[in-house]
Amino acid sequence: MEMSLENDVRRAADIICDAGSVTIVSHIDADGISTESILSQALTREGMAVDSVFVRQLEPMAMRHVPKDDSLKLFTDLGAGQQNLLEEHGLCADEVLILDHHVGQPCGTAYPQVNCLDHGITRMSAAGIAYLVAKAIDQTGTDLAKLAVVGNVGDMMARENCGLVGPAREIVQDGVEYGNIVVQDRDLNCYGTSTRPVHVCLGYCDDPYIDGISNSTSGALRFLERLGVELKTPRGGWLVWEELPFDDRRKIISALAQQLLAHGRETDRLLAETYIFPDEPERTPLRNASEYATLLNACGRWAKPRVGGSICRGDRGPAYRDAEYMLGHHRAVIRDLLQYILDTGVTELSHLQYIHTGDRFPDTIVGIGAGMALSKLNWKKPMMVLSAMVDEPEVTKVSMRTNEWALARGVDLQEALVEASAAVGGAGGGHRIAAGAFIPRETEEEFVDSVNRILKRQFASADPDNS
Ligand SMILES: [Mn+2]
Repeated sequence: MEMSLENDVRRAADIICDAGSVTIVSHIDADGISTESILSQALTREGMAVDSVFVRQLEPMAMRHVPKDDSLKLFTDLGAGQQNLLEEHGLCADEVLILDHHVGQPCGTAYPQVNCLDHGITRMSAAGIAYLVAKAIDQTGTDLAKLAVVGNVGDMMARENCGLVGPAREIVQDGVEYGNIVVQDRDLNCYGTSTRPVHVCLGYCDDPYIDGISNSTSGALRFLERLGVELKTPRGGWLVWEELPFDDRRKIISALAQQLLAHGRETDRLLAETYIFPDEPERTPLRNASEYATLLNACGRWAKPRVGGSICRGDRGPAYRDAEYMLGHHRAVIRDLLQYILDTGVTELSHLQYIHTGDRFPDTIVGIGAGMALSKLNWKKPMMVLSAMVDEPEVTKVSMRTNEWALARGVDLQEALVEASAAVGGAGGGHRIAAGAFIPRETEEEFVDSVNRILKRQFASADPDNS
């Protein structure tokens, strides 16, 4: 019998309601954070005991955080592609529920799950599924639709169609009826409409690419000044897009459309449906779905998903201030990381260069630093950064980056890290040009040598004369 999404959601709600207690295991990005927040709030309202665990990815070493108790293990925004890992960990079908939107994995154990891909829905994220399950538990919890929209937008579900579609769009309607979402039809398709001066907002917009405006805030400012639109408050501060009078917004949009047409470009991505949160303060990143999602992603990137979770639960004090700091200082931290790598210097082996940054920087951003450092150091040798994780003292995070030059000579970082990490009891993954791994801390030295040997082999196999 073909199961509908509705049936799967109903069954998931029943499984949760039958559980004595629940452990939510979720991902640390905006979708995972909002998903956890929807479910934990919905279940707490039912008087259920809920605990939450956030993981960077569901790999063998992360499984230690899944408690061995009799709680229902609710895997959200992950799990579908790691069912064999759940099985290896000894989890039975009756103690697991998976709510995910990633490609599943065949598995001997038939874990109950709701996966929108099983129903041909590709434009809905885990937060959307979580909301449907929460609503099946309690029809009246429609205030949580707002978080589902944040998760969906955070996972780029609105990008392709310039707005949410299908079941994810139906969730928007719940928030509109509840009163904490306002839909802006045919709004400007730019990031930062609630927080950035209009010319900055336009200057940073590159989808669509607008000649003379994209990548040029000064070009954007000249363009706006020629239209004669008032861009400042009477006291001299910049207005943000959301604050402009309706007629001025229309005037700017039609001028932008003309600018696109004048340069032979399509205008179909100029406008999008956007989601405003009228219950949030103006001029803050909480005010619309895409900026809210970016704020949550910043929490994840700094490995502080619980700060994001507090914001989703309504904390506008300390958690919000922490998140704002993380959002605002992302670039500064990457700059500091790069400077630290250049000042400290790397250790060069025959086929790679590496540095250990300890716990000075969030492990979630060191990969970006590795990529930037590579271009300033010996770019022929793949770059490895090892970092400690404050919340996982026994584990070391490894990030590697290389370039097209090395790929053309046989390098495959994904293969190298998967092989070397498996040999020391860790786990790795990624792509040929950028990959990462988690390894037991005491195996660092052995691991670095092993990756160096594998890279030597890869370089040699592509060019036997030059190894
Ligand atoms: Mn997701």
